[in-house]
Amino acid sequence: MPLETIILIAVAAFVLLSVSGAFLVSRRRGRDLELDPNPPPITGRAGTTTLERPTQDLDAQPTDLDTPGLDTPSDADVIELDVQPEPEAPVVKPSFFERLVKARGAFTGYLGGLVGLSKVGDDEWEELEEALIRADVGVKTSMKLIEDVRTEAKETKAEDGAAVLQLLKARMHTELAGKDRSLRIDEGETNVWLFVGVNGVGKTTTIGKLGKRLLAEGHRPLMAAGDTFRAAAADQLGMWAERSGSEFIRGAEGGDPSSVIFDGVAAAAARDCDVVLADTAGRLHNKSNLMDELSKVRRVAAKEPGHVTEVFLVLDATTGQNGMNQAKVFTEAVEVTGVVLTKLDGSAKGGVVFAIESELELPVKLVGLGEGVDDLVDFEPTEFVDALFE
Ligand SMILES: Nc1nc2c(ncn2[C@@H]2O[C@H](COP(=O)(O)OP(=O)(O)O)[C@@H](O)[C@H]2O)c(=O)[nH]1
Ligand SMILES: [Mg+2]
Repeated sequence: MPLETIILIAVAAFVLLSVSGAFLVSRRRGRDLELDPNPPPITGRAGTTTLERPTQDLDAQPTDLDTPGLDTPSDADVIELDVQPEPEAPVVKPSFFERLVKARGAFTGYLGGLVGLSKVGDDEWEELEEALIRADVGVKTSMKLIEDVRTEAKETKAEDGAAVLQLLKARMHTELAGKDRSLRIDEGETNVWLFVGVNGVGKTTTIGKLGKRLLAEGHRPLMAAGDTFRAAAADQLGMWAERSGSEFIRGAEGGDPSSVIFDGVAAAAARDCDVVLADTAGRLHNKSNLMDELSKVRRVAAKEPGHVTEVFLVLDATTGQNGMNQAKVFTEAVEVTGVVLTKLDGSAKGGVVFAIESELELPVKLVGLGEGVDDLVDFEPTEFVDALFE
């Protein structure tokens, strides 16, 4: 037949082939997309699936997220990064006040009920005193506080709950006011800070936290591992020293704690360190043993060029009144200059602060509010009392 017919047939055949080809391709694509959502349940070889999944997801994403125009996962990442800095802003470290949740609990339970009372009677005064004792303010101190506040209430004709609480709060502020809570470092001297207290109260941890703080304040601390009872105790202090960048001296296990501290003072002078943080052991068999040991440690620490400027008694706030009994033994053994009250973050016995300050006549200088390096703060009496009444 003529040439035109042949050309026509050829064109028709080409068109037919193209259309069916395109149809097949689109069907295959469709199948890929259908498979996409379910890859994990099918396979028996986890390794292969995991590796293949990202490729299939990449194919699927443009289809699923067509409108927002998120072509690749990296775009999504960029958007997340853009968003992140904003929610970071509220992550502010809770204040001393806010971190005293548990210490507040013991008081507020009872005080809350008192606020609304129009007249505080004998029963309520008694209950108020009991609430103080329960919060470990100590029997003697609680009785004295209530007696004083009661007298004042009578004089000022304060009768209702709110007024009485105001008086109690003011009285507690006065009780803690005007104490010297500074940490003493004499310039140009090799200062020695001794840390005493029973095992487990937090002596080593407190020294570790102080290392960072002193360095930040421009001092050069040296930690001396005077707890020679176990090698692990010196290891623990060594780790804190390394972490904070403090100098460190240890002795042999079972050696004489005094000689380690003596070596610490000598090393501090040689290395130009201005504060020796001297750890001690808290496990001594009896009182006379403890007295001998501590007075020896103190005497040796004060040998030239050593200059003992602080002796911290470390007390665990969770032990409340038991801690007070330990404290009495230690204060008889060595002249204590201040208290470090640890674990106040986990204690409902915060009232022990009043017992320490009034019965032992010692200032609480530092407070432990956790196990981390930044969880040691100066004791803030005003904030502390306010927190108890919140
Ligand atoms: N929650 C809390 N734990 C603390 C605090 N201070 C110390 N600890 C923990 O108490 C335990 C005993 O501390 P350590 O320093 O070894 O006591 P040491 O025997 O007196 O030296 C450790 O697990 C510390 O992490 C604190 O202020 N709060
Ligand atoms: Mg220790």
